[in-house]
Amino acid sequence: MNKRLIAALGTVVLGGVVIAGVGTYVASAKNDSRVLVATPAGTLDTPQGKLPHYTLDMAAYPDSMAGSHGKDGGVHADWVTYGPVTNFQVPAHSAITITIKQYDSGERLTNDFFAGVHGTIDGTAIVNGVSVKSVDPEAVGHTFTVHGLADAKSELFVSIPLPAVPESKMPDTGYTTSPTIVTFTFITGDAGDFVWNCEYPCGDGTTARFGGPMSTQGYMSGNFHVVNA
Ligand SMILES: [Cu+2]
Repeated sequence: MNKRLIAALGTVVLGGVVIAGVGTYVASAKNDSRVLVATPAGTLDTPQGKLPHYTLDMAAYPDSMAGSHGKDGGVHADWVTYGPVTNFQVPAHSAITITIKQYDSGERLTNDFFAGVHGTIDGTAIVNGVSVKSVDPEAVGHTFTVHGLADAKSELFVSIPLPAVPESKMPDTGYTTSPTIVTFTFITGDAGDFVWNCEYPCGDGTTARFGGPMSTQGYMSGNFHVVNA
């Protein structure tokens, strides 16, 4: 066999390995097929007029014992996670109000941009009953960040910081009775499939901490489907 042919075959084999790797990644990313569909809540007066209104309730936990990964926490019981699922579906051209109960402690964001509230109707979120445009970047538990371009015309960017529960209110076992409660409302555009993730580096790793739950769908990231009603 001549060298050029061997090199060409090598490229084909390597290409096959890469494709197999991507296939495995995509398969694992699709592991959790559960989707939480937004609940109808009448209409809401918005800057874009009266729109259909929907709500979604979710939570962020310091481990996986709340039940979304199974009674015993699943394969990574100690991983931080969102619940009750991590895939969400909301209608297009509607006002969406999301309430997140955040049960985790936290530390400093790596990027202060994510301490700001972005993409909501009036640029605010309600944190424990108080309207804010940003929070202290030194004490963030997680963020809920929907971002991306679903196709050539649909785009959506909503990023909400979820302040940390103070260490003094974090029990040794079980969940705090004083979660941070964050509520925000935004308007969807055209239908499209987006992704969301947490932008506070709450995963495993040395300094970057973008491993573990940060790099595995079903914990600190998931799908965000905007569909035609
Ligand atoms: Cu997180």
